[in-house]
Amino acid sequence: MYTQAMDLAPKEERKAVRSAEEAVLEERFEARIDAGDFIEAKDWMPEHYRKTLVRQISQHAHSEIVGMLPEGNWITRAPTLKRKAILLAKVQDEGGHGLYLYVAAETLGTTRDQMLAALHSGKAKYSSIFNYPTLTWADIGTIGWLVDGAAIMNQVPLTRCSYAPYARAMVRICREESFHQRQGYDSLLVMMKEGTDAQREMVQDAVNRWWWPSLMMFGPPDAESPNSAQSMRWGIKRISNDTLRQKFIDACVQQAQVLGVTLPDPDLKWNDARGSYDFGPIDWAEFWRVVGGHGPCNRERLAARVKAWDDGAWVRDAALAHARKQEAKQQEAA
Ligand code: BYC
Repeated sequence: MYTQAMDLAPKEERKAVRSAEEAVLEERFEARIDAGDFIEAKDWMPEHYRKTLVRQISQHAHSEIVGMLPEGNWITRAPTLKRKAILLAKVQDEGGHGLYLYVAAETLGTTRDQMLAALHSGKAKYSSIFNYPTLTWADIGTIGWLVDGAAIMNQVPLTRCSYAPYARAMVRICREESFHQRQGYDSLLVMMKEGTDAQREMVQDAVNRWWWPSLMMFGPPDAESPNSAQSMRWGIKRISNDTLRQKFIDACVQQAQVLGVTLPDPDLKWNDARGSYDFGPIDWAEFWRVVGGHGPCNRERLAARVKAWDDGAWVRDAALAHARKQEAKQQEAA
């Protein structure tokens, strides 16, 4: 005898009930985070947690597929069959990483089309590092050593991210990144130890150009990182931007010594008290310029992604037409 309308409380009251319910859910969520629980796609989560994850995971996915471009540029010019096969495998891996990450982000209720539209319109970010050019073959080894090295340092903690689908994707990605770092270091080692003077100079020049942008990959200093505090609180990020950057620098110094290259920072000096290397100032104005779309290759990179998307339209159309045919056939058979 009651209509549905009669069941409804006045709007303000409903809002209060909903937010009271939400407050309970949020409390439970925070307790799970505090207990070190992992959150699955179907679990309740605060909207801000969801949005933060979509932002970070989609940016990460974009970085992987944009990251294919500077290295892809050298596939046809790799010096030997072995190096070409390695580079091909690496670039394909990056494409795969993009796919795992887009799928992880899709579990949060956003579509791949939406994420790609944000990339193509210039609204979404991707890693600053891929807006620098790859001028010589030594850049490819240096990207492996420094860029993939920085990526591993940043991404291993993400295998413990509180959002389980992202954490799971990161386990495989990190294993592959590790091969990427090793192949880059190996390529540089061969040039430095068995190469000509010209090759050694080429390696040093590449290291000079990639060192500082690699340090920027970890993001702005903690004190200027607007997302860090909340992301650390939620266990999305486990280690801060500055701590990871310092760990990376400390690891690279020894590796540079073994290679026989100089890191282009006159202020790099062991600090006994800190148990770490001190380093010179990072040019954050350059970082923000690049993030803001004004790096050496931003336009080129975005144009290449948009072109790939447009050129691939017929493949997506054909796949959809095939899926529709299959579905119609199945319905007919049923
Ligand atoms: N470049 O508050 P913050 C790879 C943005 S793929 C551009 O510290 P958060 C590889 C940041 O997004 C490498 N933007 O942010 C692939 C934020 O802007 P919004 C990619 C950057 O998220 C192929 C603002 O600055 N790795 O390695 O707490 C071949 C303030 O920063 C950058 C990942 O994506 C940057 N470098 O921390 C080879 C890993 N840094 O969004 C290798 C996953 C910061 O508020 N991501 N920004 O407008 C993360 O771990 C974190 O998102 C970051 C930044 C540490 C990068």
